[in-house]
Amino acid sequence: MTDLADELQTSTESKHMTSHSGERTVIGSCPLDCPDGCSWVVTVSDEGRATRLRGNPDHPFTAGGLCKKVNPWLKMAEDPARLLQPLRRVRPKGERSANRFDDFVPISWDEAMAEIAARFTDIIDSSGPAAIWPFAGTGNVGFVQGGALPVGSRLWNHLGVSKHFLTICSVSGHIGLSYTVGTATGMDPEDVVDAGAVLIWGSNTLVANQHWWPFVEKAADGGAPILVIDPLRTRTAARADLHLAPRPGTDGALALGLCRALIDREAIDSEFIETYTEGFDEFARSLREWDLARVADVCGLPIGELNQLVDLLCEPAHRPLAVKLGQGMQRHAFGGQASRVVSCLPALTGSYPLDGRPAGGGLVYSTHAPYKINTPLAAGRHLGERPRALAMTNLAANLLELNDPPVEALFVHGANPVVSNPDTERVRQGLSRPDLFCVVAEIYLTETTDYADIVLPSTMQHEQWEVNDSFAHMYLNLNQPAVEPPGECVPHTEMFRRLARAMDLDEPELYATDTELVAALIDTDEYRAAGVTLESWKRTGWVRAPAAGRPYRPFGDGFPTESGRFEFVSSRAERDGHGRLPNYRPPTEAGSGDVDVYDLVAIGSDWHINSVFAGTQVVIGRTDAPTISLHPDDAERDGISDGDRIVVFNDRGSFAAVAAVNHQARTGVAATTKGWWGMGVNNTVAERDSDMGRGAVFHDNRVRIRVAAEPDQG
Ligand SMILES: Nc1nc2c(c(=O)[nH]1)N[C@H]1C(S)=C(S)[C@@H](COP(=O)(O)OP(=O)(O)OC[C@H]3O[C@@H](n4cnc5c(=O)[nH]c(N)nc54)[C@H](O)[C@@H]3O)O[C@H]1N2
Ligand SMILES: Nc1nc2c(c(=O)[nH]1)N[C@H]1C(S)=C(S)[C@@H](COP(=O)(O)OP(=O)(O)OC[C@H]3O[C@@H](n4cnc5c(=O)[nH]c(N)nc54)[C@H](O)[C@@H]3O)O[C@H]1N2
Ligand code: SF4
Ligand SMILES: [Mo]
Repeated sequence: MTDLADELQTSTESKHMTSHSGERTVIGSCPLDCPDGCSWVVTVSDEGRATRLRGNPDHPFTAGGLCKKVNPWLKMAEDPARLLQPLRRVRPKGERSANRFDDFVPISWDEAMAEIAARFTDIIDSSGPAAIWPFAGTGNVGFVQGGALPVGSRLWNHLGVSKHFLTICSVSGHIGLSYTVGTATGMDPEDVVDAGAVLIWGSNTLVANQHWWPFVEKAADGGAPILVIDPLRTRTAARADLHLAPRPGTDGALALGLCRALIDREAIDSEFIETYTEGFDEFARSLREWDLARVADVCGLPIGELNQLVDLLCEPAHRPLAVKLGQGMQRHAFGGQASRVVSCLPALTGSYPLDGRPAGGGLVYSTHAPYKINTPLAAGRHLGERPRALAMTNLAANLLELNDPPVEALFVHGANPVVSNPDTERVRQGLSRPDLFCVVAEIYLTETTDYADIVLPSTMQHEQWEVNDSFAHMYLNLNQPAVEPPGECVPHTEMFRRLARAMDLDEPELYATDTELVAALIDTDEYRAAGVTLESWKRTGWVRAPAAGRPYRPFGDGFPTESGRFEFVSSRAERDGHGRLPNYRPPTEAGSGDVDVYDLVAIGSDWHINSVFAGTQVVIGRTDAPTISLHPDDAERDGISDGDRIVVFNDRGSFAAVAAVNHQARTGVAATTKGWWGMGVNNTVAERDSDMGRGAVFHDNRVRIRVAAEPDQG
């Protein structure tokens, strides 16, 4: 890799769009669960075929390049495995032929909808609507077709089915931050260019949020050190001025120690603390036990490295401090609490960009606050109540243990729980229940459709209307359909209109068109005052959220908490059982430092997002089998050599893999990537709730590893 463009593996094509006769370009957006929220441009031939896809050069964050995951999008849309018509299962659930299509027979849309409507009506009559669970994942995180709102809400509200909580990704961090900052939006990530120091905490930014990296590099050019806290030496960590690799799940302890060190060294902003925060003295007193020697012990870090980090954080030139909080560190038993503690660092250093203060510092976790779209209208909140809420991360327990009523039907879209949910074996057991009626809307047949009664073929993004936000920038992207869908694929919105019709429902709002739903999202005074109309939006494909001024002041001159101040102490957290003060508790499984066990951490792959497209010929053809990286000291102790076939196991399950002995993981940690079909990482992960919001504990996972027995030669 020689330059940044290579490093980011974005397309470096010329920004000039050439147009051949009859060709046209249509602006759209990437629907994937990626912070970058790219805007894209599809070239359509005069025969109506999509011939080219590239990043929108006019979008301030996309800046003309997509990523190596999405560059082959159009090829993946034409993959021979693409679903083109509705299917009905003819084999027992969980059984799978060499060619998955052999497990199904094609049926017409009318048959599919009649069957779903009949089953749903029976279930509602016998058990009540709460027995139906619409299970929306992150395959598409848009507001019209995807899991953000999620799609189908008008119908689901009207029927009163169980609510779905999308808890699989980032919920614990959101709640943790709500106790201190009051919200998870702590600065405009673009403003990082003016940071005095950038602290990247549990985020593999160069892989998982790559379009932000050029902004970070600008800060570095201005003298800001890049500091990374990650148990793995990721590509991002390798680019840092200083990288500390604590034991997984010990971030809370590290952050408390850093807070104490900043206070001890008087490297804090007393004026900011006095004016804008609550409970500093009590917080400072609570830190007495967190001297660096104890931190070193709990986190498994050399004291010299801790001192180096503290020196850099105390440097007056390194203000304001921008902290990028990744999702990785909150996938732990006490991940919410850890996020809460980390958010204290920008407060102590006076870095949050309140009115009249320098921009450039604060906290980057989410950027949801300024969008202020009209979700109640688009989702039809007024159409009905939904008394029960079910967490996505509790799928197995909800299928196997819930009564009153039990879950009798699932409508799954944009989700692949057999690969991505924790505790795969129990998820499979739950999905195998013969009495469960399971509908899956998909692009391909997956390990989850192996359990579907009916599979419905969905359009892909360049074939549908969509609205996408981002969690790393503040532009609202509009996606316009560029081409006609292939075969009998339809957008999710149309599936729900057809289902409403098949169920004989006469509420007119269930039949809103896609462009009516798009328009509903920007039906607010702010968007009107900013002059945003569907027509103006179509021309650019994006608009800066009207509430995101420049420089962005997330909270004016106070914080959106109960007290209006940054809350080092929080009565609300105390009421919720999380303690008045930010605190640390050790993870349930990880971080022990015990010999012979590994903390397994499965992070984003370079090649795909979660499990999306991971089973396509394009991806399989470009990648090697995923490996498990082990530190040389651990590998030697356990008699494992580079390239050995190994078994990774605990009492929940096991999977086979190939060992890679290198310096990616610190000692005691085994590192791999998530989302691979058939790999089985989540066979070993517990379906246990994190401390806040029922988040998953993917990285709080203790496993053992041994060399696989030689296959029988006989
Ligand atoms: N071990 C471990 N597991 C993890 C994580 C981890 O860090 N470690 N990370 C977790 C995180 S952050 C997340 S967000 C979850 C993701 O978990 P899920 O939300 O289940 O997402 P995916 O597994 O990517 O599955 C998305 C599915 O949607 C399909 N799809 C894509 N686009 C569309 C579309 O437009 N329409 C329809 N109908 N389907 C579509 C894809 O083919 C794919 O099968 O995984 C989690 N799993
Ligand atoms: N290429 C690619 N990009 C992606 C995705 C993908 O699958 N592939 N997934 C997308 C999704 S759904 C999401 S939510 C985001 C997530 O993006 P990130 O926030 O980057 O989340 P992760 O990949 O889970 O983990 C980030 C880092 O946290 C580290 N980590 C794990 N445990 C701990 C810990 O206890 N403490 C600390 N300090 N660090 C820890 C991991 O080693 C990893 O390097 O990325 C999105 N972008
Ligand atoms: S996956 Fe992320 S980086 Fe790639 S095109 Fe989509 S939004 Fe951009
Ligand atoms: Mo995610």
